[in-house]
Amino acid sequence: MKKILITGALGQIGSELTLLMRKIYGADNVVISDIKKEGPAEVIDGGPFEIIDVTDGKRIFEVVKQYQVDHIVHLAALLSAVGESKPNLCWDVNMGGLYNCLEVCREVGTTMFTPSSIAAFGPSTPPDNTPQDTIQRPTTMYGVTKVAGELLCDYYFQRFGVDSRGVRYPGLISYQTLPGGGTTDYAVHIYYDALKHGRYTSFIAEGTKMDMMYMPDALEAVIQLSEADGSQLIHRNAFNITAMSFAPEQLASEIKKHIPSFTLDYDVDPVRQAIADSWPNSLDDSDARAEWGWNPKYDLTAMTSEMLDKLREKLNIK
Ligand code: NAD
Ligand code: AKB
Repeated sequence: MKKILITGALGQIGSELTLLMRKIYGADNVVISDIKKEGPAEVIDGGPFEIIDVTDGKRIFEVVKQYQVDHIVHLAALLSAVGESKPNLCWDVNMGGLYNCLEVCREVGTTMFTPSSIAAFGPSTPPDNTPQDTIQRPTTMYGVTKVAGELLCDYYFQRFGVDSRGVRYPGLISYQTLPGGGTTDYAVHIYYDALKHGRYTSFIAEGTKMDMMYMPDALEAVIQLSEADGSQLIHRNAFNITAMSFAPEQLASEIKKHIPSFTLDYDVDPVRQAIADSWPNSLDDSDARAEWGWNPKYDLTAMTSEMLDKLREKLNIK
């Protein structure tokens, strides 16, 4: 990877991945793009930035040619809750954007990393220790685009030799950029509300377990899998990866160790609860560990301690 293009770079993952990739590969070698211009100045002004709507394949091609891009990190997408409120747009952006990126890869010889999600599973998937290869019949538009996307990437590899790789991310927790409209977002909002108000009302019900991961591990996965020896990869698109699995009350207990007066109550959102209920409780990520050395560093305890420290600093709360 000499010249990288990131799509959807101003989102929760992209805004942090940009800074990490600039450190590793050099600021001039990381071209970032998004459909919007609003984002942290450090991200937008720290290297080349282009407006790209990923549903416009010609525009992706133009930027790839202009900067001689040889690796695309394709992040632009609508997430699960937004996807359920705008299913047509979710299909257009998630499938259209991916198809356009794969076509550019095929024409130019570019490689690609693009994430799938735990949303690629559905209610008929075995929910505990969910295997890498198993039933995938999701019941959300977001999930449908994620399964179809995994298959499309496999097709482009088998048919055209396009080297695209991906992981099935769980819910990602971070303190820099807020999540963009998913079901696992509660696990970020809870930290903000714990510090600001000492209480949180969860839209996800007690007892609902989902896989989660702290952002530094998620970013490490992009670098590690993109750099991995392709000949060792059996499952290119996409690997189960996880770092922890918890329900809201378990996260609350961990926060209470730092803020003893913290309280959690519930006002369950039926749409997001139905999505959460259709996803696994915990993934088996042994294939990622075996094929490219996946080994996350943060568990719930380490993540909570760092999240609260970093957010205290960010929000200027003693
Ligand atoms: P996000 O919603 O925070 O960011 C997505 C970015 O895409 C936004 O900046 C948005 O402006 C941009 N975008 C939307 N429509 C676009 C278009 N037509 N053209 C160009 N850009 C457009 O999302 P994220 O959390 O950073 O997720 C990135 C990828 O990771 C997605 O594929 C998502 O499905 C996947 N993922 C994320 C999580 C998570 O918890 N964050 C978990 C699993 C998978
Ligand atoms: C969402 O909740 O939609 C995302 C995801 C797990 O894909 N965080």
